[in-house]
Amino acid sequence: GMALSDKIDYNVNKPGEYGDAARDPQPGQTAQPDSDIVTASTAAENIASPKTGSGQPPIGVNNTNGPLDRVRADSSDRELTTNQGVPVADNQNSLKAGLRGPTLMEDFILREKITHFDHERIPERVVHARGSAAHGYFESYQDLSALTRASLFSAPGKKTPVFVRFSTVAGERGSTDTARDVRGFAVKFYTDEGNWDLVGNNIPVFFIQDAMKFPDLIHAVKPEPHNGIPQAASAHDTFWDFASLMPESMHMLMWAMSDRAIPRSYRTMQGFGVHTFRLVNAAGDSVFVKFHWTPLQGTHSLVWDEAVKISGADPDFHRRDLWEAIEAGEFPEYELAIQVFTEQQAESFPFDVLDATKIVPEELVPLQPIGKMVLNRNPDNFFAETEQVAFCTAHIVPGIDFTNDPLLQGRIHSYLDTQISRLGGPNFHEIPINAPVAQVHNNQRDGMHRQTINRGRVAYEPNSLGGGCPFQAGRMKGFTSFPQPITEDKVRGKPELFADHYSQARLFWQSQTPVEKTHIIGGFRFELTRVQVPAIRERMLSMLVNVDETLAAAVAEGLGMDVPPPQPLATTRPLPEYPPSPALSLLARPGQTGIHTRRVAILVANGSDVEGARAIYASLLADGAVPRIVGSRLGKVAGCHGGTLDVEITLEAGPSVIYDAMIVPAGEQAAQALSMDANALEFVRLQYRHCKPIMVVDAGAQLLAKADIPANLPDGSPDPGIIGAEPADVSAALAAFKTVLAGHRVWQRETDPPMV
Ligand code: HDE
Repeated sequence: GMALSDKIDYNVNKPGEYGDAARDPQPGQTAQPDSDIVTASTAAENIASPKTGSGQPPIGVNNTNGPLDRVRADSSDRELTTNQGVPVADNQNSLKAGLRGPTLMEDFILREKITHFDHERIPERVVHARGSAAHGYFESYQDLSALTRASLFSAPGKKTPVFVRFSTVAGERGSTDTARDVRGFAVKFYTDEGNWDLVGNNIPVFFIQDAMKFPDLIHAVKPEPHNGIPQAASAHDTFWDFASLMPESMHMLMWAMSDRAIPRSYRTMQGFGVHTFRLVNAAGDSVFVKFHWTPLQGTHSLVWDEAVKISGADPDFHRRDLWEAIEAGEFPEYELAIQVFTEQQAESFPFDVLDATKIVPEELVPLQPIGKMVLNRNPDNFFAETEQVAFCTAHIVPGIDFTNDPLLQGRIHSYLDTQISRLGGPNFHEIPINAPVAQVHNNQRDGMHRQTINRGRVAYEPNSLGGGCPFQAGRMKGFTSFPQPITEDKVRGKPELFADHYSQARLFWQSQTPVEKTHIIGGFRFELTRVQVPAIRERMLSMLVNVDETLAAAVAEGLGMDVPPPQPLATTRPLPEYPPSPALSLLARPGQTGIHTRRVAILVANGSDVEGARAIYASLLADGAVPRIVGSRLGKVAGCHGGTLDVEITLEAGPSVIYDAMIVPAGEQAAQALSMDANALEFVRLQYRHCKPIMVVDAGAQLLAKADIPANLPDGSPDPGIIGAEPADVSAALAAFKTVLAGHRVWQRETDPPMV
């Protein structure tokens, strides 16, 4: 027989927990197959009341894209039931003692329905409450295993499902989409080695350097606590009071006052991981990395006056745009690029890569494209998916790691913590949208709303009764932290280089085109005009002086103030000078989609050339644009040469700001009728003011004359965005119109103040 010691399962992992051996964790082991004490198979027999089934979810099934039949509900052809599945005979009346009598306590059907309703809201996100999301996939361009062992980057063409949520920061859940604000750009990758959440923004820097200041920042920007004003806006005293006392916010404020903070669409904005992260390969070598998303549609923003008016015309502007583009098969695409640099390189930079208020200029470290994300499916249910999705910066996978950025370090805690109150307990990872593709096996148990039915009597490790399972994965498969040496004293403070608050704000300013500079000045002027306390305006100007004197002077002029002396610097070190970085201009990324998804209004009235309008409509549609027949009233308009055309939307319901361009077809009588409608005149004036292409055929030009639209640019040259056509050469004019539309706006038209 066997010696007793051969039969006993000792804890084979134990010696590996100590000393240098702990640096290289080994896979745990299941029980020895030849042991006659306990084996993996005899462990299964220990299950007290086995139910049918294997007890394993299928491997590799994505809870978001794969069969979700367990949780999907489609009520077509089904009868109404209670939550217990009991058929409901009458959904109109509560149970009463007589037709005019009191309602009975025993009406469990009424009480279940009302009780559920009473609890159907959950707390909104404390920040980023307003958002919209979509499903899709990420496709890796190449094998990146030299840099990272992250499985999603392991092979060219490898696809990983994603769920992406875009958001504003300050506004409440029902607030307008087009507020001036940072946009969240949060991506959940359902990789085969667990979920990775890249929780980024559309601006590559942040307001503060240390997580300690986040509650202060948010309390300053949210509606003021005494009166709850203003909603979804930073243009108020408390925000600028805080900002002007926190010069580290200066770089971010430059971005936030630029058109980056009023994107035209979630499809036309960049995304950034913001912090410096680490990539770690299988050998344990690590490099620093910054993540960039670039929309293949190109970048494009609103102008401020337009953004304000869209808030009234369509507060769901971005949500609708994303939804409609995906429904139309115009799938938004973003390329993921990385900036990779070593720790040694980082030491030579004139800024600290752990400082989230600094970028790594592309001139210093070029972008390297590594894959593409395609958003190709709208959620089935806004609450179940978009509202309940829980992004956590702590969700990283083997091959990705954190750095010591003190803002990132605070976030690692915050996101997990906030989900526990927002989603009602520690089991939010079981909500279908949050569940990973990778199987989950551990000894975490119970808690509110637990769904997993864990089998067996063992909920601890090490164990012998469960055959040692689930066993630890070890260094080769499992996540191990990059062994960064730490030798410092405990201290509350920041590194010296963090004290340079202005050099990169100046870099940003100097890298903008003249149009963008004017918009930045306008942004500061608007926000500081809303500030009531003059000392706050003045302190903010004193920061702008440190960025650029012409900027400070222009903003001061707009506020009717003198330029104050510069705010004292927080450092006496010499500040770095950066060469301008053209990549920081929004106009640097025109994209490649022609006029796809651009919205064009075709203004008609009785007497329009309806055949001409139809031909224009068809031509735009063929190029992927979204034409709309717009008139004063719904119903049909009669054509000047006979025929009729259906008006799709009215000037009231579809005002100028929700279109990228407009066309007035031929028709003398129609032009006259439109000229009598102030909605049509305002439509034309706003199209002009917002620098949008305008095409008029034949008598349609009368509408422009009536609206006082200048034919020439302020410099006297012809306006390339005002395209007049004779009925005979409509197709040539339309081609010219499409070219201007592809370039978005005729910026040369813009003046401050506006002329029309
Ligand atoms: Fe967030 N942030 N944040 N943040 N953040 C949240 O988490 C927080 C920061 C970002 O679509 C909250 O689930 C702290 C930077 C996005 O669901 C909360 C700090 C960046 C979203 C939170 C920051 C972001 C959030 C609120 C400073 C860009 C929305 C609800 C240390 C890199 C994700 C939630 C979604 C949401 C905390 C700073 C991006 C409270 C403490 C920097 C895109 O956990």
